[in-house]
Amino acid sequence: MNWVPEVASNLASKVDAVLWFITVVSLVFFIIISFVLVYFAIRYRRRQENEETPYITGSHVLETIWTIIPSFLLIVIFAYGFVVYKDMRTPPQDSLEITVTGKQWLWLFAYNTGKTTLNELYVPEGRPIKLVMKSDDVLHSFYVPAFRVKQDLVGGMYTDLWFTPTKAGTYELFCAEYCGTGHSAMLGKVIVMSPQEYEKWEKGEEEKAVSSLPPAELGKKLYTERGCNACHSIDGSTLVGPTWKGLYGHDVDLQDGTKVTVNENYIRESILEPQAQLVKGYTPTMPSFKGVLSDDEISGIIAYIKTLK
Ligand code: HEC
Ligand SMILES: [Cu+2]
Repeated sequence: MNWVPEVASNLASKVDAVLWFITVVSLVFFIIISFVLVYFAIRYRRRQENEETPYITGSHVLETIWTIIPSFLLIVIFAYGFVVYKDMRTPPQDSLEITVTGKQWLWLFAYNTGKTTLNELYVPEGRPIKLVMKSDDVLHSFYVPAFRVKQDLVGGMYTDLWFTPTKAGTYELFCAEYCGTGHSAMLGKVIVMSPQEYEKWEKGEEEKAVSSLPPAELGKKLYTERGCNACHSIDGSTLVGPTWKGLYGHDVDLQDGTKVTVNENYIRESILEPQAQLVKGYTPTMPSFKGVLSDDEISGIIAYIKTLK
């Protein structure tokens, strides 16, 4: 049975140790107190009519004991928690910095090499990573359970967070601050790679290969890579958003009662300003991809949608 999530950062086991310490201390006292409570209830129950309760004025010895022991324990809990907290708030000097932007409702990551990724954070194993984070709109919160880190993103200021990933793999990233209709779809992944793989990824060989793809194939690739597949199906089924099957050339009923025929400009606008022409029956959860997708990429997506008859 998994009591806590997978451990995949240097901070995770420290946080777990504090958690277990507090849990065990609480459990021990819970058992002692419950036991005494039940024992006293039976031992001192009323046995006969008009039995009088003795008048007890107190015991200095007992009161001193039950003040000193819990106070000491609380100080230990505070000190232990503080030491771990301080560690979590102090990124090492040689950390690799990555800029994170949260916005309704996606995550953008910008790396020193000029690369950017959407909803997928790529980091090398064994290297301290410092995330410098900001929000373009409301409060968001960057939360990776396997790393035991959580930090708010705030408009108008930077916040930061650090961790050293200790295990290659893919980990869940959540927004942990309610940020509007699309909050529950504001999900991401953290991909931890070996340092060698990371170096290769940073050089971005595969990225160059993408732009030489035929447009429809580029679009197909972006459909999963940029997370459109979370909300749009290509087989006719309805997810959070309308399916892309048969979308091109089809008449769409809009929220405001008008109708439009899907063409290149409509698709382009839907991607850049999704709230401008809202499709009837859907909530405005689609994030804007302005500044995220280039013109070529948008053309690729249009070409791909055209193939989905
Ligand atoms: C969080 C969910 C979500 C994601 C992610 C998402 N969309 Fe949407 N999309 C929607 C919703 C909901 C609508 C319908 C409401 C509206 O018009 O904004 C929509 C509408 C559209 C439309 C208009 C469809 C129609 O039937 O008129 C297009 C085109 C579109 N999205 C393209 C994209 C592309 C391209 C991506 C990926 C780069 C994407 N969407 C990612 C939720 C999403
Ligand atoms: Cu959010």
